Amino acid sequence: MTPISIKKINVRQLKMTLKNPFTTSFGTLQEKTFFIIEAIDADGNCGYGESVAFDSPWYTEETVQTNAHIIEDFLIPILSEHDISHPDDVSPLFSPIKGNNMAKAAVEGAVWDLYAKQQNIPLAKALGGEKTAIDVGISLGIEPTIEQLLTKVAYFVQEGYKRIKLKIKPGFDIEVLREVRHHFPDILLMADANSAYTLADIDHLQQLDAFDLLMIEQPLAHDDIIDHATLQAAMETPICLDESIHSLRDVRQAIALDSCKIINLKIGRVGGLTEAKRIHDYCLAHDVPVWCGGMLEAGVGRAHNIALTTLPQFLLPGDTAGSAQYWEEDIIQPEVVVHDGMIQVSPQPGIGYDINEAALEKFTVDLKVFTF
Ligand code: OSB
Ligand code: MG
Repeated sequence: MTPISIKKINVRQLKMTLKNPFTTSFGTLQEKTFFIIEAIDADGNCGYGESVAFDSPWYTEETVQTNAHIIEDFLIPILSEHDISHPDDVSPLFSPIKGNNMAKAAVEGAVWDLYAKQQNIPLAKALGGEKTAIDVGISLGIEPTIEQLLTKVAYFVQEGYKRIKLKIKPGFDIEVLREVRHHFPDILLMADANSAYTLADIDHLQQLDAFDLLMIEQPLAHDDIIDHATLQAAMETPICLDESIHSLRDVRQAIALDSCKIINLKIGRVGGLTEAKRIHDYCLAHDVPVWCGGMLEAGVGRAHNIALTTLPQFLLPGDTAGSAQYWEEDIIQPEVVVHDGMIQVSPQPGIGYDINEAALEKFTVDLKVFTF
């Protein structure tokens, strides 16, 4: 096989502002700082990856700063010292570095896109995906009042989004879900707690069974799969794990313990597309539905999510909503658009979207260049 042969990697730090603040059980997010990784070959092909860590470690332990440290001081030096002929070669090279999956995924993602562009095929095809369109839902943050949330739900249902996910926390849960279910008896509805509960809340959480939810996402601790098994045995509503899943091994153990019935797959959380594919294949073989989660990505990360979602075991609508739900202006063109709750998969090589160079420059606050 011909080597991928990277000549240069740019680590571009961007700062973008979400159109609307996004509130979870942890707090509110509106400014987003992240990295766009550009992997460039001798012919001028450029592959793009996006880091998804936040400024503070509320979701997992990674942050923008830890991503910079790991990417610049460990991952890029490893890539510069090794020849690779396929993007699947990257994750074994990174495996001596413990954890730091979002940092790894950002760099590996750029290599995947570069490889697909060199092969002149869409990234979706390089991953083995065959869908030409994907179903999507939307994740709605915690709102000041139930009335405000109901207005948002009504809007996205009318826009055609195929599933509505509501962020919940103690004090913003049972009443909210009862009201939304009352007004929208037939929609696919689910809740995401981002680890806001403990097993002491088991009676409280059992009340959620009354609302015919598609699933409840990550009710318990971010690093737990034992208590989730206890909770799942006590609830009808399927549990979906998000924060707890960092690898195929985590998935295998969670399924073996009946800690969940559904997996939320995020490329950044599991360390890249190669591991995401392995998890997908395992879930396919074990009849466990997966769906693609989101990290409020800009266009590059969004395009990676779309490509991954073309794999067959992505059986439930993901959180990859249209660019316009997040950004006044995205860094790709065209932007990601959703019609009737679906995104058409681009047939273009690589991530399938051009970079909006003017927007990319405008949002760049720092640029580091590594030549090989
Ligand atoms: O828990 O899935 C989550 C956003 C940021 C961090 C964690 C999560 C989320 C979302 C929104 O639910 C996903 C999106 O719209 O990108
Ligand atoms: Mg979640």
